[in-house]
Amino acid sequence: MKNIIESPFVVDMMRMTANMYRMGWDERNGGNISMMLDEQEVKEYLDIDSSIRAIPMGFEAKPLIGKIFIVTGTGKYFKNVEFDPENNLGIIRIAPDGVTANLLWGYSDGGRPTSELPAHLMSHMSRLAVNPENRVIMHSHPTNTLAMTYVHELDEKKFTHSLWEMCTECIVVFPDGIGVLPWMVCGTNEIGIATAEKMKEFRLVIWGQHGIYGCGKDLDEAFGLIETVEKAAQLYLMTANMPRVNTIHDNELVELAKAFKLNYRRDFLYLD
Ligand code: 2HA
Ligand code: ZN
Repeated sequence: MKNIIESPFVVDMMRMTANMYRMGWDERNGGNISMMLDEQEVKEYLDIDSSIRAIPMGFEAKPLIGKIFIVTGTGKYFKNVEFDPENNLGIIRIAPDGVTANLLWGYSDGGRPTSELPAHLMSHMSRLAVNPENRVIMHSHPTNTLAMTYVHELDEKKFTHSLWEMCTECIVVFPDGIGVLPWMVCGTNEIGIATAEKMKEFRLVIWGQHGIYGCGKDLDEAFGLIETVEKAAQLYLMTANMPRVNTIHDNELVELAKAFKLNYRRDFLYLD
C-alpha cells in the first residue's frame, strides 16, 4: 500500500484548507469540505472494506451507498489540517444501510465528520443528479460575502444581479446565479435539505448571516466560484456608500452572455 499522506487527495485537502484559512474565510473551526474519491485510486492506499469504526449519520443517503469521501472533521480547524491531516480529516465510505458512514482512515482522536455532513452529502446527491462529474462540496465564511448578507436583500435575483454588476467576469463564472437561504440553525438535517434543494438549481448557495456553499468537479472549481463571489462582494461593499457613477448595464451583461455563449439566468436581469 502507498502512503496516504502523500496521496493527491490528502495533499490537495491540506493545501486547500491552508489557503482558505489564510484568506481569512475559515476562522476557528469555520468551514468544511467534502470530496468524493475514486474507488480505484483509494484502493492504492487503503483497504476500502476495512472499517475502523461505524459512524451513524442521522439521515439517509441511499444514492451514495459505497461512495467514498474525504471530509474535514467536526470542531477541527482548517489552519491545522496541513500539520496533522490524520486527525483533522477523515475518509468515510457510505455503508450498505445508507445511514452509516464507515471510517476508513483519519479522525484519529475519535472525531467525526463535519457537523454539516447532512448539507454536504445531500448536496452531493443533488449535484450528481445534475452533473455526474461533481466531486466537491465546499462551505466557508468569506468575510465580504457574509457582510453583504447584512446589508443586501436576501433575494436570489437581486443578490445575483448585484454581484454580476461588480465584475465583468461574474456572469461568466456563475451564469446560473446564486441560491439564497435565509438565516437558519446550522448543522441540522433541515438546513441540509434546504441547501440540497437549492443545489439542484445553483452551484452556489448563500446562507444568510453565515456563509456560502460552492461545488464543482474538483477543489479548484468550488474554490474559484466562492472566490469570485467574495471578490464581487468586496467590491460591492467598497462602493456601497458612494455614488455609483458607472456600472455594467444589463444590455452589456447580455452582450457578455452572447460573447461567451452562456446559458445564463436571463430572468435575473431587468430587461424590458
Ligand atoms: O464547521 O462552519 O457551519 C463549522 C461551520 C458550521
Ligand atoms: Zn459554517
